Amino acid sequence: MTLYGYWRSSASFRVRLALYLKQLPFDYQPVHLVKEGGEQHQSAYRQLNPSSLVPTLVIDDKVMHQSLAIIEYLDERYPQSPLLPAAPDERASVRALAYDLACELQPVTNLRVLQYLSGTLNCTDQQRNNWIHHWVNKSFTAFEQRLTETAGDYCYGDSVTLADICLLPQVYNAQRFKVPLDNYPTLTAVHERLQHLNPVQQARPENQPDAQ
Ligand SMILES: N[C@@H](CCC(=O)N[C@@H](CS)C(=O)NCC(=O)O)C(=O)O
Repeated sequence: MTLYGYWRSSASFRVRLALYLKQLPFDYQPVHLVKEGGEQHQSAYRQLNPSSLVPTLVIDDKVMHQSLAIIEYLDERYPQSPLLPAAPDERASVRALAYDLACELQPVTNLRVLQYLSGTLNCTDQQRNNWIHHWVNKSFTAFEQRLTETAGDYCYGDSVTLADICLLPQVYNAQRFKVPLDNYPTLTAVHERLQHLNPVQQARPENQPDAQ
């Protein structure tokens, strides 16, 4: 299978995490999101993914988009190291934590949104950074509160789940934009424990071949 992604993309990071946690071999095809206006907008890539977003996973000639759909597909097809609990109510809880980050936070800090703020609305770097800090803090405040009820070693109990897969890229992003994380002790403790896992290190942005 081939993963089309970008080292710093949160959604690509999620799929890499699932692949490494499940120890599934894959080829990696970098799509540079910034160079020459962004390779995601070029027709070759748009034929694969008309949304001009990464990741895309090609598996058995099937072209898949949306990281959470890809990850749930992988989880169903390759049940080793499951990323969702077995009980329906627990599965719903883990999905809800994952969506809190992947559906509510990541989209408002996506590259094309930031480019629109700076390029079209003429926001200054300071205003753009305020935007990022505002949404990260709003999201992490609620997430921290939820984690005090759900977390064990990881976001939901003591197994790595889809919720951790969504947390890791958002913390990477928050640190990249220098959002202070002192108010989120449970979240940062979970994040710290995740760093000890080999698949997490393999999937980290700076360890990808296209990292600059
Ligand atoms: N909901 C999508 C989000 C995909 C997405 O936002 N990808 C970003 C990188 S994390 C992207 O390709 N951005 C390119 C752009 O904004 O032009 C998913 O989970 O796959």
